[in-house]
Amino acid sequence: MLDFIQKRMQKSMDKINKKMSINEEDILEILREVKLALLEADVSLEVVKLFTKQVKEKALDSKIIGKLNQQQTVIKIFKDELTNILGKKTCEVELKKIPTKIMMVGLQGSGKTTTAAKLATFFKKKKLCQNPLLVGDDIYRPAAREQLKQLANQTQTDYFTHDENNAVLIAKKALEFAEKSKNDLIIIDTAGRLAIDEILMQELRDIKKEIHPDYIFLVVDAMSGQDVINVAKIFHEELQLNGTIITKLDSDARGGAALSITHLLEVPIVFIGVGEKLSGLEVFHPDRMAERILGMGDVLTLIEKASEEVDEKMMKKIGYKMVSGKFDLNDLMNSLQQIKKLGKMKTILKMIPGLAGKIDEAKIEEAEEKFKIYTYLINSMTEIEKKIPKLLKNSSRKERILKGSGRSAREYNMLVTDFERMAKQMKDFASGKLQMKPGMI
Ligand SMILES: Nc1nc2c(ncn2[C@@H]2O[C@H](COP(=O)(O)OP(=O)(O)OP(=O)(O)O)[C@@H](O)[C@H]2O)c(=O)[nH]1
Ligand SMILES: [Mg+2]
Repeated sequence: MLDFIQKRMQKSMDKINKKMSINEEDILEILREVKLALLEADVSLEVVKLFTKQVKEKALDSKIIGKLNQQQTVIKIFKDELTNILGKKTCEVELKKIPTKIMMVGLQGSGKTTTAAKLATFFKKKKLCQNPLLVGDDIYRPAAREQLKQLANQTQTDYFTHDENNAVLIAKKALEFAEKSKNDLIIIDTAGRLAIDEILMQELRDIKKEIHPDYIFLVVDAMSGQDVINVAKIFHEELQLNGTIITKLDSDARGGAALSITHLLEVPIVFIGVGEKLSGLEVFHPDRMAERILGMGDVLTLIEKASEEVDEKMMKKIGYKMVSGKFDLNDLMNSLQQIKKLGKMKTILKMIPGLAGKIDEAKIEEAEEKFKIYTYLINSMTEIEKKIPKLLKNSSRKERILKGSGRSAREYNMLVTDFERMAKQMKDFASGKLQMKPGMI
């Protein structure tokens, strides 16, 4: 996705990272490079100018010259300004009304029909709606209604159209149909146009007047050039858009023109299309996009994965026990299990920005081996031993656990010592005697 712009930006960011110290001349040089990269990626000149101006002002103003951590500060300024240009914060589409009505508009071939079906799939999967309705309202292209019908079939979504070649009437009848069949979301797929065309624009205005949509989304192809900005402007003037959806970001499109629309029109990007399949739709997060473009890793996707896999209640309980100094071997075991759910440690660590090339694989394997030994040993303990670790000092208990787990006395002692050290650190941390540092536990 956005390979072109990513590669160029990352090169510049690497340059910043490699410098021991950064002076004004360095900032100006990097900005010149970034400016060129953005222009070549088809970002609008107005947006590029604003972006470079803001970064320059902030970077020179922040008095970073001569300070520690200059690299991080400069990169953060780049990230913040890029996020600003891309729309500041994520725009959540709420389906508060029943039914919520969404109207899809855009040029020919931009992806309206596919995206209409993707949206129905997305909202159903997230359980934000139960029974969406797809409405085939493109009366011009012969196969258009059939295309949407097939997509609706594929996703087992309700579908409505009417033979009559009157788009306003179809939209009106669709609302009546939705009322009867209790659809809580209605997505209307309208006809595409090669270029702005007054007759079709009038039709869209009429549909809007008839159905009062809650959202009108302009679907924009990432491969479009600069003229798409003008097209979007006219759509916005005529219909007052609520958001744009940029499709085909999985292709090798430069994407800059589509990404410029947000800032120029103050219309947020709500979703991005990242594949032909119906699952190829993602919520657009300006900050994550900025991070991806700047090569800062994808730690948020990692966190999302964690929140899907990890048992939150369990983590809260463990967290509480850690800070209250009541951490026992059950908790240690539970935390190990949660970590394991995320996959191999090596893979997890690689998703953390800046770590990919720096992981000491031997150390990781050692840690994974240690976790395995802990697990065997803890599994051979009785409940009371897990709760009151002091009991582990008792030699007959130790004998029994060693026999049960098949581990050596050395490994047993390692667990006891490690656990005592962890418990002490947590206690000290909770009482404020200690600051948590990476690599402590
Ligand atoms: N790779 C990729 N292809 C997409 C994406 N979205 C749509 N397409 C493809 O783009 C082509 C056009 O999509 P449609 O949904 O038919 O576009 P439309 O805007 O409805 O087109 P008209 O109805 O003719 O105006 C199809 O081949 C889609 O599969 C996407 O996010 N990624
Ligand atoms: Mg279509």
